[in-house]
Order: sequence, then C-alpha cells, then structure tokens
Amino acid sequence: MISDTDTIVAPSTPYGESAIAVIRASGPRVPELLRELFGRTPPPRRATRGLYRDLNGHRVDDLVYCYFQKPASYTGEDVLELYPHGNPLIVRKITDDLLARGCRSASPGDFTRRAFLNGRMDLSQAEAVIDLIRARSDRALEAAGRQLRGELGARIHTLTDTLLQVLAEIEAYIDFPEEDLPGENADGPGARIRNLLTEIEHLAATAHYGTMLREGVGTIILGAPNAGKSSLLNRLAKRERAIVSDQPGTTRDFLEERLHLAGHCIRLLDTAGLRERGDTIERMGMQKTLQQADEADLFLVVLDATLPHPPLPDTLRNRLTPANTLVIHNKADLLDSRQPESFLPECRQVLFSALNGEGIDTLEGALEALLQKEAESPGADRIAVSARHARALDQARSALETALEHLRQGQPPELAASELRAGLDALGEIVGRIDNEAMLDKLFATFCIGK
Ligand SMILES: Nc1nc2c(ncn2[C@@H]2O[C@H](COP(=O)(O)OP(=O)(O)OP(=O)(O)O)[C@@H](O)[C@H]2O)c(=O)[nH]1
Ligand SMILES: [Mg+2]
Repeated sequence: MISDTDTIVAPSTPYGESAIAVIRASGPRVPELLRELFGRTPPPRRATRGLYRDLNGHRVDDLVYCYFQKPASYTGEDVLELYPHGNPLIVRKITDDLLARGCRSASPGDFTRRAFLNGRMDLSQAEAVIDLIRARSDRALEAAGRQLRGELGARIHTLTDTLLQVLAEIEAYIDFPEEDLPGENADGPGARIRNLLTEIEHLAATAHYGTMLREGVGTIILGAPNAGKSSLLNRLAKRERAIVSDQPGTTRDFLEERLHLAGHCIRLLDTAGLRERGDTIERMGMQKTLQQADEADLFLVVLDATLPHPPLPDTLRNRLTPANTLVIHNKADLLDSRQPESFLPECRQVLFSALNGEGIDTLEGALEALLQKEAESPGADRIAVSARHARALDQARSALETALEHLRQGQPPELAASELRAGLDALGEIVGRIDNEAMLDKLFATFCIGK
C-alpha cells in the first residue's frame, strides 16, 4: 500500500477550552510511542488511563488514551488517540512533545488522505468526510452521510462494471474481426452505452442540488428601491438584521443572512434596489446585485403592491423561471380590496405584508415547495454529486457519446474501445483511481488539520 512512512500528529479538536481535547497520531512509530509514554502497548480499542510525561520527565496531564491497531483504524495505520483535558496549553505541550519524539505535524486532510491511500475509503467517501464536517443543514448531513457510507461509490462501480462488459464485448470483435458488431439491436453495445449515458446524465444533473447542499441555497431578494426587500429579510430572519427606512436606496451593499428552512440552509441575500437612476454608490450597489443574481439559486422578487411594477433588466429577467422564482406582492396592508397587478405571471405569486406579517406562512410554504422540488429533481435518488464529480461525469459522458458515434458510423471498433476506456478513467476519478498527486494535494488541502 502507498503510505508515507512518517508518523503524523495533530489535534483533532478545535483550539480553545473544552472538557476534553483529542490529539491523534498515526504511523509506524505509534507502538514505540506507546511503550515510551506509558511503558506498554494496551489492548487495541480500549480506553486506558495514563499519566503523560514529556521527554524531560515533566508531568503534563492525567489522561485517557486509546490505541487502534492497523489496519483497523481510521487511517489504516497504527493510530494513537489521546484525550487530555481541553486546555490549549496542554494540547500544545503534548503535540510539541510528540513532535520532539519524532512525529511530523499533520497537514490539512493528512489523516483522511492516508485512509484513502490505504484503501480504507474511496475518494468520494474521503470527500464526504469534509462534507459531513461542514454540513450546515439536515439535508446536507444526510447527503454527506450517504456518500460516506459509499452510496455514490456503489453507483459508480455499477456504471464501471457495465462499461467494462461493453468494452470487453467490443474488444472481442477486435480480436475476431470476421464477426460483425451487432448493429442497433436491443442489447447490443450501442443500446447499453445509451443506458449508461442516461444514468450518467441523471447523476450529473444532481450537481446543482449538490452545490445547494454544500454551500447553502443562494436566495436573492430583488426589487425596486423601497419595495420592502430589507423588511422581508428581517421577517424571514425573525430579527432586525437590515436597516429599513422610507428612503429609497437604503440598502447599498448586499447583506447575507443564513437561515434554515425545510432541512436546508438558505443564504438569504438582501440587495440594493434596482432602478434606472441613482447616485454613483447606488449604481455600484445595483451592479453588485446583478452579479449576485448571476450565482443565485432562488429569486424572491419583491414588489410594492400599491405601485406599478418597474421592468427588470433583461439579463435578470431571463433567469427567472417558475422553478426558481417567487413573486412577492408586499405592502398588502395598504391594498384595501384591490388586486395587485400581476407580474411574471408564470411564477407563483404571494400576497404579503412585511409590516404585519400577513402572508408569511404562505411565503415560507412556497419557498419550501421550491426547495422540495429541487431536492426531488431529477428523481429522488438521494445522491447529490459535487462540482468535481460533475466534471468527471461530463468527461465520461462526452467519451461515451463519441464511442456511440463511432459505432453508429461503422468505424473500426478500436476507436470506440479507446473512447470507452477514456470514459472508464473519467468515472474512476470520482472514486479515486487517480495517480495525479497535485490533484490529491488540492483536494485534501480543503480539509482541516487533524482530519
Ligand atoms: N405599509 C407597509 N410598509 C412597508 C411594508 N414593508 C416595508 N414597508 C415600508 O417601506 C419602506 C421601505 O422598506 P425597506 O424594507 O427599507 O425597503 P427596501 O426594498 O429594502 O428599500 P431599499 O433598501 O431602499 O432598496 C419602509 O418605510 C418600510 O417600513 C409593508 O408591508 N407595509
Ligand atoms: Mg433595503
């Protein structure tokens, strides 16, 4: 197995006061460290009490430790976990002492990287570890948990198994050229590649939702100055987050507030009002609004129900669909019995008053419905791939499409075979048949130290 031969050490808990802290060491020196520190190798996986003395013989802490014997450990190597009192000074003294005893400071993601290199988990699972730690909503936690349990890996393996079969079949025709490749029959290679393509596209289509889970659902509040955008943010956030005033152009920079709805983490953005004129700062604010809108997942268009509705810039208008937009007719309290003027009629309309809270339940319900739709599209298969996975899936898709084209045109089977192999490689990158060190460095660098 590929593994560095040094023994790495790092605190696994964040810096600060706590009841206990965790320090972890992994590598070949662990059994020796145990003998040096505690005069014994305890039975694996059993919490043991001990007195930690540093190299100079000074008492550092009375603590509990646990030995995980390879390969049955997180990293697949011998691992020592120490649970001292959660004082940063103690944690530092122990870490420094372990460094003095010949360990090396772990870099971000080092432990998980070793787990991956030692075959304890595939790459999609290693990535799920970081997703799990970072998850800010129930849905994100669930998705990361499923990926950590290997559900994405299993899907990819099913795809690569089928692809290998098709490849073997095509290669058989290369070896026995006197037989013709079966053409367009139901279980010929062409049909099976098309099935694979459907599966791959299906998985790739979950990437948008995957980003929403990993980064929060970017939800932008848009509308004319004074429409009540900041008042809406405050209502949804249930606190006075943004300044509200009757002066048009109050919000100039954008404000972000995180909230939870239907198991999702929402990044709600309040923005500068959109209008034709405005001073320099306000225009800069509007520019920012349009930039933010470019990256948003959902749109809350706020209108003053008592006024005629100003037009939206075309670039923005083109992004708004019934699947991502709610039209909010605010200031319903001023409306008497009049009906508000309809706007973007294809989208869901909600009558609302930020002043008295009327319509807030309907609004939250409508927002939840949009989120639920996202979660279910494109089929509730419960897997949401990341941008990295999506790129690999896309490469696989284009290779398979080219292979299909070669077969269709009756080209020599070698050409299709070579494309299918490229497709296999691309799928392999998702679970980790990667021999590119730089790529691994980049991936694990996003981890925290001690993980
Ligand atoms: N009557 C009534 N007034 C409201 C309602 N919502 C907001 N307002 C008032 O409308 C004015 C503008 O509200 P804001 O929330 O600051 O509007 P905005 O869209 O953020 O405005 P800018 O930041 O200037 O673009 C304030 O005086 C609010 O008190 C509402 O539902 N009913
Ligand atoms: Mg505002």
